[in-house]
Amino acid sequence: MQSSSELFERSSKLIPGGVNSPVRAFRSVGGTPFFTKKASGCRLTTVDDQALIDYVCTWGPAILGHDHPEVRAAISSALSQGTSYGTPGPAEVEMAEQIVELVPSVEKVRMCNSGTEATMSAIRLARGYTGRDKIIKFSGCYHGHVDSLLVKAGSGALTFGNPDSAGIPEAFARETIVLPYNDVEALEGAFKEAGEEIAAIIVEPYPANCGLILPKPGYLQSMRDQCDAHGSLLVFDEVMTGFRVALGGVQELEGVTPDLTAMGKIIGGGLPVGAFGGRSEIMDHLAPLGPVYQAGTLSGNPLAMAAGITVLRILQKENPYPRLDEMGKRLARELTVVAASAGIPLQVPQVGAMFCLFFAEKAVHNFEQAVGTEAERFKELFRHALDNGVYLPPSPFETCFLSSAHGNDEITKTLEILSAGIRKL
Ligand code: KE4
Repeated sequence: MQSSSELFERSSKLIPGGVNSPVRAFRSVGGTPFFTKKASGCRLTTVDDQALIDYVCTWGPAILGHDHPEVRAAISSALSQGTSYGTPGPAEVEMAEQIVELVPSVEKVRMCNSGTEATMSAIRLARGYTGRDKIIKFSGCYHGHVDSLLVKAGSGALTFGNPDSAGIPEAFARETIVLPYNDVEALEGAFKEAGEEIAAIIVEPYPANCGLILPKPGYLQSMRDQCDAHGSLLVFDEVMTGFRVALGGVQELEGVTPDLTAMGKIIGGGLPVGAFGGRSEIMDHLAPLGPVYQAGTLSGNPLAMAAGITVLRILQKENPYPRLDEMGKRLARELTVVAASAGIPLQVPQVGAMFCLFFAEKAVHNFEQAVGTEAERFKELFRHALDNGVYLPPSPFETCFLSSAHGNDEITKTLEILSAGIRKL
């Protein structure tokens, strides 16, 4: 098999940037990406035969680790019945029952094929249900490559959005209000100014696409209160946090119930998936019942359903969450001690199986503070870790993931390697 560099040279002639998703190109950390030939348990094996302890977990889906035998068996069994029907199938009913049972906000759910589709559809549904156009999002939150959500804070009192990507009309961006996360006054101001025009807030309740940022006490509840006071919908984007920080996601942990929830990743067991759900009276506005159109050739794909249902069954049976949180806390605690003794400013926000490394003197509460952290130090640590067999996310503005396939030996080895790297910074 060709080496990663040979494969990257070939792929770069055929695929923009040589990758099928930009973050994989290692542009934020330098160098060129390795290519993976096998993923098993908590490890990736590269085409160059390097074994890596994996803290990306394919960006979230692999909460049980890679290639779990029961998931593989479920996919194999489904495969013997065909790969796609284009009609309803029994697995879609079981998946819907699982999601409705586990996610507090969900009475009805619609499957789709990616987190982007889930958030895009949830926004369209919120606009169709309320008859309003404006959406509030937060700086640093990423909801997939949805036109109306690839918007950055603009100038002006309400920080009306400006496109954050080429190809997005100003008219789209103007319907999106971008606010700083963890700023109740800014939220109240936006609703005071435009409350009756606001269809919805969409938020990663624990932003994890600008590193990991946790809400200040009461902040998520203030979103619920503002939406209730102004007839707007609260949309939690739990594509990342759903079924990861708890079976019921952040909304279970925090006791704040959104009107709609976007989901993905874990419920596909590594196969393409997305879902969005919420109160029946909202969801029933979707075609074929109601006027909001949404569709998908491969939505509810039987292989993805089989994989996702199996993952959800195992999560309910094994309840890995306390151990995931213990491993996360051990990493956060010990890395913080090492950095302090080396005189390196390091923050390690952590919740359950999610953590990140911010090289900063103080805790990070919003996007602006996140981008002010020392990214160069992260890059150096990333490179040291990779050279020594630990794969961190290739960007200082992503989140590390643990899986139930990670064990104390891997955590101990990771701590040895990262500690040595931190001391060299
Ligand atoms: P997908 O369309 O990539 O399945 O999901 C989009 C999405 C939506 N909402 C949240 C909170 C997300 O984190 C994501 C996607 N997450 C990124 C990782 N930061 C996927 C990795 C990538 O873009 O390659």
